[in-house]
Amino acid sequence: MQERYDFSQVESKWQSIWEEKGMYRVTEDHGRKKYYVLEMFPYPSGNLHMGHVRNYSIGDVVARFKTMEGYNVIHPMGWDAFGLPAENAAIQHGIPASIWTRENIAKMKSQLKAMGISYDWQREVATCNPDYYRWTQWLFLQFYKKGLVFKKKAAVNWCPSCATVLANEQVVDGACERCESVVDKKELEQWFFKITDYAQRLLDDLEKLPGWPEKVKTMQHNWIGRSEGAEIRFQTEAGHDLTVFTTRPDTVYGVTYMVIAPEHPLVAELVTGTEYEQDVLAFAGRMSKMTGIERAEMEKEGLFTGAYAINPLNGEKVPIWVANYVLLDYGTGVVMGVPAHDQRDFEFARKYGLPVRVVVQPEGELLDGDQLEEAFPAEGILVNSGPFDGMDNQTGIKKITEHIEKQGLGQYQIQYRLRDWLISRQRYWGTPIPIIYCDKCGTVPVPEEDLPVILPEKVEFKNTGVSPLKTMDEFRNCRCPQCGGQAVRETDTMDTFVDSSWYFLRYCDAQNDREVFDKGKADYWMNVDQYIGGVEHAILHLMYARFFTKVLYDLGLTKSEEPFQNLLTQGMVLKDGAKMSKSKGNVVSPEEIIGKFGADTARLFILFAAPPERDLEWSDQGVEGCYRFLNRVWRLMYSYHDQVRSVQAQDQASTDQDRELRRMIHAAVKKVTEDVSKRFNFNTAISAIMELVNSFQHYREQVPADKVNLPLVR
Ligand code: ANZ
Ligand code: ZN
Repeated sequence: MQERYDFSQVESKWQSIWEEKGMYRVTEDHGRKKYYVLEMFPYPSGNLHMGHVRNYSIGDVVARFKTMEGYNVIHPMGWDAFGLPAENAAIQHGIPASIWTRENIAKMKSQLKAMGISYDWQREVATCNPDYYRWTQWLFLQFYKKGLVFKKKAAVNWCPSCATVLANEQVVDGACERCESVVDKKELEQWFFKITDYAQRLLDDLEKLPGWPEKVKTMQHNWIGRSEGAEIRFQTEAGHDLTVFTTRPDTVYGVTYMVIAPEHPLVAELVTGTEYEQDVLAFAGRMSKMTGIERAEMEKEGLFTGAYAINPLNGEKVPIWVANYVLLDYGTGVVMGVPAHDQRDFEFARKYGLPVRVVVQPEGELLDGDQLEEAFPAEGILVNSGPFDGMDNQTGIKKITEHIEKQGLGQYQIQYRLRDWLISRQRYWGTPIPIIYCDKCGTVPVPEEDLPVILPEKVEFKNTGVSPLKTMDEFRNCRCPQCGGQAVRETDTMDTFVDSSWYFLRYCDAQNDREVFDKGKADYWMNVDQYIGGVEHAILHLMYARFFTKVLYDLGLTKSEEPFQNLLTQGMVLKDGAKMSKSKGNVVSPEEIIGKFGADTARLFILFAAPPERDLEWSDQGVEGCYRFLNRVWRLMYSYHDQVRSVQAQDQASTDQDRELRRMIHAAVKKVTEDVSKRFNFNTAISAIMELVNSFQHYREQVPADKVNLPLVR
């Protein structure tokens, strides 16, 4: 043992021993209980950042702890390796995306090894490797066969500068998340996954996840957005169907106007050839350029179309308007306006002088529509509602819905906010969608035995922003698998969220070249017992991974219906109160810290500075404090190094000092065990160890080396 704490020597010594011994390699062992620890795999940007260090340090403690408890622990790592930055590097610096990505992976892998994380590297996956995306494509084909893949023309967010479609969540305040250009709308044929078929299960099964943070479940819940109500068919005077979705069929007698989403196809039919045509179409054009969020935030605005609808329940004629607050892609894109009971309708009606008619009265009070100062959305008794007068409005909802169904005017309806998942990207660096277009046979899926559809790695980027796959004949031109004639390939690639929706299953059998994974192996390892990652993935990634798992379950590929049993969302690493970012210039590089103080110091600090869910404030003094602590531990051990082999530990403590130290040790073991296993309170566990070290030091000062009687020194 050296006198000085030479962390680089200590760390590299043990890291190579772990590697030689294959310490963290695991295989299925049905005689032992397994434990699956997973950290969200990184995008290979080129360097680990402190968020990674935090994420993987937490995972590593859990993995080592469970190993010491006797579990067969699987702790894998890989790379979410497709996506835009690699493509931008290729465009801007002429470095092929594949090379840029693989170099970054190599660099980050060595950084992870230097951090001493206990990964089973034999299970490593990179989503950009053909041996991985082959199975992403295979899964696409299984989804296709199951009717869960379809193509449709859709208005998409279009970033003119990235020349690509953006998901709604990639649009921030109407601008591209990456380049901040103003986002347009564009109609394109797109591939979708039918996640809406799974909306109810995705909602119901949240209840099977007691190990998830409530706030994440609430976010998922709201994202799915289930509403119960009815579709009611109104008609225009001219006889067009004008079906609305409403959660309040009890208020149908209170309708005083109708609103259509401005970009609804019926709008043109209603106004063509009338004096309203120009204004209404100009308004519609203006609205269609805005996002739903922008529209929701602006003041309510609308125009009369000149047309009228007939209320099917009372035969009344009501004006039809277009307005910014009605969205095309929710419900039917048409709303019945009930200003007395819906606040948005109320504001709109007051602004444009539309009548307000009360049909739900609170008990013991008489509301007057003309006098109302705001809508009355609460429960009450139906009035002005013909045969339904006098019912409480909950009964009214049932009775009016029944009535509507009997009369063939509509039906009970459940509506979800969740939209189908747009997976097409007009980008190069992604998993090619395994579809072929033939003039004779139409859309033909690539036969499974022809997978993978290889993504060419040598491509030329032109300055047009168009994916090089589109103009690359060697990629595009192919034979039709059905008729053998000349055909072309789909050039869209998949959203990278597809790649990351099943990687945890591939880890169970990462090197399988015959099938996506062996079911027996996956059934042994799944579910992930502890998933750890940033809260920024609380909605999309987790929703998509849950969706994939359910489809794979339905396909008989896995016995898991939910992928992640317990979820820990770690807080951010802050510096001077702000998230570390290049633009703010407050980044602390893990490489530098590890170089200066060693990985153990970095890990200790990051686990000690805050409980894992909380944000963590970086502190140079804190890091130095941790470094001094490790030095102290080292010196203490060194002071015993002559005795360590010769001292015989006694089973019985003989002196008061021995007894006291033993008591401290047991107390620390208990505290650390509880803090780590029950609450992941690594910070308090570390405090307990620090106290214990103090006790040791005290003991050392009092007991001469040859009298040492330690249960630890065996
Ligand atoms: C009449 C009514 C009366 C409504 C009332 C509410 C209260 P959630 O809960 O979000 O599903 N709506 C329906 N489609 C819409 C669209 N495309 N754009 C904007 N608003 C739309 O809300 C459902 C309610 O939102 C529906 O019920 C409808 O207004 C409106 F006292 O119908 B309601
Ligand atoms: Zn053909």
